[in-house]
Amino acid sequence: MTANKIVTAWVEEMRALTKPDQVVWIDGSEAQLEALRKEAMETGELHQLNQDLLPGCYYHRTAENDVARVEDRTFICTSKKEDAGPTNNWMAPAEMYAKLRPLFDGAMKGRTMYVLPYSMGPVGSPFAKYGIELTDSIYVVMNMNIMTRIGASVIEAMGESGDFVKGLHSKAQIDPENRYIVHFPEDNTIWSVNSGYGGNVLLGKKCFALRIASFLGRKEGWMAEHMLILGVENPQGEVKYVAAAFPSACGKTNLAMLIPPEIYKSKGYKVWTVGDDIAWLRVAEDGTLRAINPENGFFGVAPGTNAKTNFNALESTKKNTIFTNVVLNKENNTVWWEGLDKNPPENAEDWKGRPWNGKTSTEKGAHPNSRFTAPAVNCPCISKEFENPEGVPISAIIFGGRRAKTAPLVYQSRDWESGVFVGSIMASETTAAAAGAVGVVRRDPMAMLPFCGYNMGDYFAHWLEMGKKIPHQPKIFNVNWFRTDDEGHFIWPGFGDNMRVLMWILDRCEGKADAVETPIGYVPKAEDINIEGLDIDRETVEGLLEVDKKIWSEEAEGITEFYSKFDRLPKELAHQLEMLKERLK
Ligand code: OXD
Ligand code: MN
Repeated sequence: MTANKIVTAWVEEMRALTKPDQVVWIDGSEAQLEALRKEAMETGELHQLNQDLLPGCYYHRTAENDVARVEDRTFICTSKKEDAGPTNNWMAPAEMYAKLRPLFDGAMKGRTMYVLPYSMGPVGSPFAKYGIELTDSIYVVMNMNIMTRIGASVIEAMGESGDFVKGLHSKAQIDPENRYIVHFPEDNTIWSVNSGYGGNVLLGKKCFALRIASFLGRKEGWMAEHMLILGVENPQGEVKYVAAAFPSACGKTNLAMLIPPEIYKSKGYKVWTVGDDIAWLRVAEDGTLRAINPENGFFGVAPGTNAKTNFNALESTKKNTIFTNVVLNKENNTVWWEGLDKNPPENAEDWKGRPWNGKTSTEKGAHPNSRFTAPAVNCPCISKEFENPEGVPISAIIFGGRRAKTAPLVYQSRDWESGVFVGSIMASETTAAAAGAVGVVRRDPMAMLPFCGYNMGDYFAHWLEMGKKIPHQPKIFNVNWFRTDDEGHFIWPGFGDNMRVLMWILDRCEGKADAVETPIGYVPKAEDINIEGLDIDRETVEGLLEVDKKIWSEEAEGITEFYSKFDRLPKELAHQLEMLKERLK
C-alpha cells in the first residue's frame, strides 16, 4: 500500500519479531472494514446488536482482568531517568526493549497483523500528526476507525516521511503479569502488550495524543493537553471557545456537551462540542492560541450516562458505536448500564457474560469503567469547526477539581504565570463513592499526571515558556462544581447550570464583568453569577465564592509538600507559592 521505505522496513522488522500468519494493510474502505466485522463476529470478538434499534452497533467484552488503564505498568523510557521525572515509571530504553522483545517474539503466530495508518487531527491539517499501529486485534482496528482518521489518505499524506509514531500492539495472552504500556518518546515509539482494553491499546489516544505528543509539543513549541474544547455561541452568532482540564470523575464529557439552561436557550445561546478529552494547542499567526481535538470520536464511560445527565452523549451512541463491558439485553439485543434508566432488563448478560437479571441481581451488570466508542459526527452539538484544520481560538483555559470546601465555584488567576500555578496545584478529593478514606486530596496537575510524557517539572516550565509566546493569551480560571454544605450535599446544581459560570468567565475575557480580589485570585461579585430560575439565593452564591484563609493556609502546606517531590520545579512556581503564603498571612 505504500512506497515509503521507512514504513515498509519497520513493518517487516516487526513482522519478523511477532511472526503473524499474514499481514493485512488497512486501507479504511468500508468493504474491508465490513469483512473484518464479519470475521470478528465469527470468532465472538464482536457481537452484532439489534440493527433496527442500533444500526451499525456492536458489542464487545474484554477479559475480566483487563478493564482499565494500568498506570503502574505504564512506562516512559527516556535515555535519562531525570527526563521521565518523579511522576512516571521509568526504565532505560535498551533494557525495556530487551524485556519486551521476548514477549512480542512470536506473539502473533496463528493471527493476522493489521497495519493501521492513522492521523491524529484532520489529515493535512498543520496540527495533524500521523501514526501507524500494528495490532493483532480487529477490535482495535474497529475502535481506531471511530476514534481517529484511518487508511489510504493517511499513507498518502505521509509520503516518504519517516515522521510518524511507530505503535506495536499485541494482545499476546492478555497476561496481567506481563502487561506493559511503554513509550519510547525519543524513538517516536509505543509498545503495548498483553492488554485488549481501549485506554491501553488504542494507541492514538492516551499513548500518542497525550504522552508522545506532550513530549513532541515541548520539543516543537506547542501543547498536548487533557482538555475538552467547547464553543459558546451568543444570540448574535459569535462563538467563543474554552478549553478545560479536569481529573476523572469530574464531569468532563458532560461539560463538553452541556445543554444551556432555559434562560440562555430562550435568548438564543448555544453550546458546541469540539472535543471531550484531548486538545492540541498552537500559537497562530494572528497571535491567538488555537486548538484542535486530535480525535474523531468519543471513548466515553457508559454508566451514569442518560438523557438527563448527558443527552448529547447518549444520542451519539445510537448508531455506528461499539459498546464494551456493558449489559447485553437479551430481550431485544440492545445494551444497558447502571444509570441509563430505571428499567434494567430482566433477561440479560452482565459484562462478564453471566446470566443477569436487573430486577433481582444485587451485583452491577455493567463494569463501572464500561465504555462506548461513538463517532463525533453523531453528536447533535458537534461544532461546525470540528474539522477545521486550523483549529479554534481559545479565549479561556479552565482547570477544575472536586473540592468540598477549599476552592470557590470559580476564580480567575492574576495572569498567565499564576494560572500555571493554579493548574499545577489541581486536586480532587476522594468521595464516599470510592473505597478508601473520604476527603483525601489527590494532586493531578493539569489533569496530566498519568499522561505527561516527560519530567513534569519541565512540563510546568514549558507552560511558562508558551505563555511568553502567545500575544493574545487566554485567561486562566479554576472552577469547582463540588462544594458541599455541612450535611455533605452539593450546593451548586452543576450540569447545564455550569453555563452560568462559563458566562462569567467569557464576560471576564471580554472585560465585561467585574471581580473581587482574594489571596488566590479574582472571584465574581455574587450578583454577577446569574441565578435566575435557580433554587439558590445570593447568600448561597456568596458562600460558594468564599475563600477561607485558614483552609487555604492548610492547602498551601499541602502544595509545599507536593512541590517538594519535583527535582525540576520552575522557580516561578516556587515564587507563586511564596506569594500565596504572603497573601494568606
Ligand atoms: C479517559 C481517562 O479514559 O482520562 O479519558 O481515563
Ligand atoms: Mn481522559
